[in-house]
Amino acid sequence: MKARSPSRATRLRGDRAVRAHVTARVAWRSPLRGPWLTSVLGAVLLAGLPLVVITGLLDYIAYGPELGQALPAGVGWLRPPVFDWPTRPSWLFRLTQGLHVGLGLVLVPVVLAKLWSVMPRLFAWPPVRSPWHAVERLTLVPLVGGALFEIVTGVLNIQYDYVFGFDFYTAHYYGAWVFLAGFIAHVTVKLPRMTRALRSRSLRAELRTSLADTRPEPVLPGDGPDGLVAASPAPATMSRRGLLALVGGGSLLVAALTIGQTVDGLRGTAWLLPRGRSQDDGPTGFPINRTAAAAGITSARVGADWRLTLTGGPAPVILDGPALVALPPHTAELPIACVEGWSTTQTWSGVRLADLAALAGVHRPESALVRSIERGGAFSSARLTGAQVLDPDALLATAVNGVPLSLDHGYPARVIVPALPGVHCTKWVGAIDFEVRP
Ligand SMILES: Nc1nc2c(c(=O)[nH]1)N[C@H]1C(S)=C(S)[C@@H](COP(=O)(O)O)O[C@H]1N2
Ligand SMILES: [Mo]
Repeated sequence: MKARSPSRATRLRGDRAVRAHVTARVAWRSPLRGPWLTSVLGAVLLAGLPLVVITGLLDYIAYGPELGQALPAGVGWLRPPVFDWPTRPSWLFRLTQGLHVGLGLVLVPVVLAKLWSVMPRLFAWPPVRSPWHAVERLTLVPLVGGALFEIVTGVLNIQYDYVFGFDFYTAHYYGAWVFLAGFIAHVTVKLPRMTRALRSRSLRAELRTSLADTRPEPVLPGDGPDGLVAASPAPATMSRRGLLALVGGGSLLVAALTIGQTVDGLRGTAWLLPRGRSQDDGPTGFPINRTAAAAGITSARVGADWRLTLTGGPAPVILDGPALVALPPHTAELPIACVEGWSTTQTWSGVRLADLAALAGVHRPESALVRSIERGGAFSSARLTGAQVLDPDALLATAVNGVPLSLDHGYPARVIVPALPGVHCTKWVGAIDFEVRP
């Protein structure tokens, strides 16, 4: 079959488009840019980012939306399938929140490198070539905008730097869905091109290629003006393996500055997590989320006048300090993990919540509302599921590592439950209401 030759007008328009395109691309001359490099970075993100999204949603579920504790509260049809957060394995929340924060941070250098690798496309000319191309480009707004928004709000949150003036949880939650929509659209559109590009070169060979042998990627058939290869590449000043090592090194550095949030011996290196660092030495020298002073708790309020009130049964049961520590003791080694990043495992001793429920006269509580003597605020009460109350290691702790709780860690009594988010491990407990549905 003979190809129809294009009309003169079409040809002229085409020439002009190509010329404009070439002009736009001469500014971007790195010989490293190309579909293979972009696809390698893309493949890393394709493996990692879904994990960040999933662990983020798991954190949302761990807060207990079914108990009215969702953050943000009303998310309408954007509510994920909710289930009762289990108490086992006891390190479950430590793992999900640690992965969410840790992986989210470690992938930042990869996201930045990926953006660098496709930067010329941002200035592509003409900006839109067809309706389909317009749709494809529009998906970049939620994709790139969403990713950068989630990074910025997430990092500011773990720095306790609430400069943004809106609620972190609301913004980060909706931002995640915006990002996810863009991500799914982008992966759907680009997956065939990505797999083709990944097959075009061997990673092993690339890792053996020195700077002297580094050449631009060839333009793949079918990539045409959508290609990422520079029109007039400059000589290489870095090999592809050098670039990958730089990005990987960046991620390793972030990992090194983050790992201390969860390894007790390395607290001092957790530069990215200010509150993850140890606050004092000795048996109670592990991170403190909010000090007693910040919460308005004075030693007078937790002195001889302190009482624990248990309700939900036939009549309220009121215990003072000596009565509480006279109850059957139990000790458990349990992690505490703050959603803002840090976690630690300590040895807690106290009274089983199940024993307290029985003492109150409620043998099968369906939930329990734990109240702090702290007045008001987001941390002054938390609701637990029946399974969380009845777990044999769920404690109202009065001691940690063999010594009484310090005032900052919740003296005289605080909740500690396997796999429960740190935020619900209420400190300075004053009352527990064991609930059964009427
Ligand atoms: N009453 C009260 N309980 C609280 C808090 C608080 O500010 N007030 N902070 C919570 C949060 S967010 C965490 S992570 C844990 C931290 O416990 P720690 O300070 O003993 O390490 O306590 C939780 N219990
Ligand atoms: Mo926390």
